Amino acid sequence: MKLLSWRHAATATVLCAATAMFYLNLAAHAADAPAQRIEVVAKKFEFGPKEIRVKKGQRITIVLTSPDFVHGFSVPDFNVRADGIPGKTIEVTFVADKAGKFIYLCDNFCGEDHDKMTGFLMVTES
Ligand SMILES: [Cu+2]
Repeated sequence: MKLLSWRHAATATVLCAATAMFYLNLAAHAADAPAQRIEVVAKKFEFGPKEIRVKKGQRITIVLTSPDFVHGFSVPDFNVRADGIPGKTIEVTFVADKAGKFIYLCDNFCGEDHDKMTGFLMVTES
């Protein structure tokens, strides 16, 4: 009886380890997966698009251009920000690792309607 429960414990341990490896592999795979590229234009006084939809866990690269000013692109909830520089294409990559509705905004004062430069990153459960 004692041997049997030891065997059960050993089997359970092996199963747990296998399950952990499975999820570790999944996580590693997600990190290696190619990023979804999303083009964002920041101009006075709006972002295009105003809404970005991605799946939770997706690695995304914001491909940022700003034709008229050094606008900021900031997603505070993900600690992500970049400056869009006229004449250049700036890329910033991160993993959308939590679901929800998150604001993105210009954080460089760019004029009268600077406060209206906002959009939403919608991250849905995959
Ligand atoms: Cu601004």
